[in-house]
Amino acid sequence: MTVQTVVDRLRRATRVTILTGAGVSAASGVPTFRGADGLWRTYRAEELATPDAFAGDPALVWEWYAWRRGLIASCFPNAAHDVIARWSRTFTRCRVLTQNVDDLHLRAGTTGLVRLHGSIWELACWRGCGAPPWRDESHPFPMLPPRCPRCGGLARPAVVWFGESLSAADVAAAYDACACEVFLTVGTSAIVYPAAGLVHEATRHGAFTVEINLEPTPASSVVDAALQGPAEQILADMARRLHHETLL
Ligand code: BV8
Repeated sequence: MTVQTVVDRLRRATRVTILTGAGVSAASGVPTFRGADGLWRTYRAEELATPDAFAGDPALVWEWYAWRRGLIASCFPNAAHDVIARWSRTFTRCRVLTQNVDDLHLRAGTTGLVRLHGSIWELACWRGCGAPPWRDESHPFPMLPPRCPRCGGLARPAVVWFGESLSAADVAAAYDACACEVFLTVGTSAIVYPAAGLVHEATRHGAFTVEINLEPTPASSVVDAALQGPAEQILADMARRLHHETLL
């Protein structure tokens, strides 16, 4: 299967869904989780991105998130985010389901965005005092760990940790988005559920499924087209072909 085959499918599609993972932000300088230079290599991340880790040592977990926020603050959307943002506004119905918490899709102007794992730029009350999650883009934080503005208790990152359920509304929106003509899974190792199950749901709906990744993943044997290479290059090439043909 070639890039042109995928472009031909996209040109005829009205409903397009794009699932993204850390690989989409790699070209922006945001470390991935499981890659050679990944976050999970340098940290005991499986033990940090959990409620138990936070309950046990909130200061340590906040150090990890504050470090990531500082790093992401100096990053900008790359060509992959820009193409996805443009497509989110041009296809009749386009949904972007991201596992990423860096908000680079938001900054690129993406519409129809579902942030399955939340945002590193939003906080919530750890005690659940009723304060709705709030956005805080300060870095560094004036005080660490940050406090809840309503009850003064401990704040937590408003992200979904391992062992925590995703919001029911986001899961419903994600499954609804699987009823589409073309489903692209871009820059994800396809091992974290329930996000990794979405490509199977799209297949059940008869979608033409495409993977864009540097390397094979468990999704590679499931999709109709597995395109190996950098997302920022492949998506830019697809966009050029789509745009060029539209102008003809
Ligand atoms: C849930 C937090 C119900 C925010 C993340 C036992 C106990 C409890 C749960 C489980 C269990 N066993 C399994 C589970 C379910 C678990 C899970 O799936 N575990 C996996 C590891 C097996 N899932 C959950 O817990 C989820 N909740 O199931 O609730 C429940 C409730 C209670 C009990 C049971 C079940 C919650 C999942 C969300 C976890 N939170 N992050 C944060 O700190 O960031 S996950 C973390 O991994 C990130 O969100 C990340 O997005 C996600 C997936 O990683 P990827 O994005 O794919 O990144 P990765 O580095 O892995 O891969 C990058 C890819 O890009 C690579 O393939 C690389 O080749 C490619 N790439 C690199 N550069 C490029 C590129 N591709 C293209 N171009 C490039 N330039």
